[in-house]
Amino acid sequence: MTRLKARLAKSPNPFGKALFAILTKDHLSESDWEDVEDTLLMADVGAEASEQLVKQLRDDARITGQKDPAAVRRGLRQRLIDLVDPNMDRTLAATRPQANRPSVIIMVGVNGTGKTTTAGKLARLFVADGKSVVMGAADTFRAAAADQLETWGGKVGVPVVRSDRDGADPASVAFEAAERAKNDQADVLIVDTAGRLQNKANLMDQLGKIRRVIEKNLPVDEVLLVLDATTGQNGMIQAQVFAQAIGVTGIVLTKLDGSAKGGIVISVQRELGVPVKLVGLGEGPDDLAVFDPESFVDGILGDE
Ligand SMILES: Nc1nc2c(ncn2[C@@H]2O[C@H](COP(=O)(O)OP(=O)(O)O)[C@@H](O)[C@H]2O)c(=O)[nH]1
Ligand SMILES: [Mg+2]
Repeated sequence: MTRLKARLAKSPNPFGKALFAILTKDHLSESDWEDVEDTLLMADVGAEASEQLVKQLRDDARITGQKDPAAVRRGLRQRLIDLVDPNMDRTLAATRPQANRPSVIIMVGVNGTGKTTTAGKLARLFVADGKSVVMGAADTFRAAAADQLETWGGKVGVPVVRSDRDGADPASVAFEAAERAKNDQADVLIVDTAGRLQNKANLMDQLGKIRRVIEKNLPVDEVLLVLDATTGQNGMIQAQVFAQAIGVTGIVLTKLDGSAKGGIVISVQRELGVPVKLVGLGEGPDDLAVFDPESFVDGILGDE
């Protein structure tokens, strides 16, 4: 958690810091309030949430007339935490005790967002926690995709179920992976999928089939939608399509290390009603953090 905070504080122009700088000015003019709103919009907080926050901050400023920087900071911090919503349940189903069966996680999302990388990092987290993991390479478009997952498997000591053929049926790989996880009495199964699908019907068809064949052996506990934080509103549109194609239980926001647009945490949760559970902070095996609203807000507010 402190890691999340430390990494975000290093990101270019964390937007909380920019807001704080405006709010502690001596006299806040109309144009300052516009700057507050622009700062939020540019950070991908989303129009509705930005408008709501500006209104709250204006009320706060009017009611308290507070100019003491420490008090302004406290107020802003609390408003931001409320906006990120500390009440959402962000625990991964796989960390809850299951009735003697593997918990199943399916990774979904557009090509290049970080699904395979996150699957590998996640496997590492579970292994570090003493859990046994099986991964399934249900991205069968290119052999390279399965190779990439296999490399991660080797790195973290986790078996990977794959097909040797390009273009094999992803559902059959998912089926075999579930069977293997069940037979091995693994604690967690992570299934990687492909993002390159032509249209929504095709996507629904394919993801639905993957889910159904896994369910012949094991219930699916978690569908993690992987979103690239640097893609902004484009990413939001993609998120909607996936949410409609397959029920999403959590969001992984990757590449937060390379983005000042951390506000997408707020907009994507609002749009989908699903919590951000994990964030990617780099390409390395340890660059995955559990999402925590307070650490996130402290990170984007920068140092005191
Ligand atoms: N900086 C950064 N790069 C990431 C992160 N997650 C993934 N990547 C990189 O993004 C690229 C695409 O990742 P990949 O897992 O292959 O995406 P996939 O197509 O969704 O499976 C790779 O170069 C990853 O190393 C992250 O959190 N931060
Ligand atoms: Mg991949």
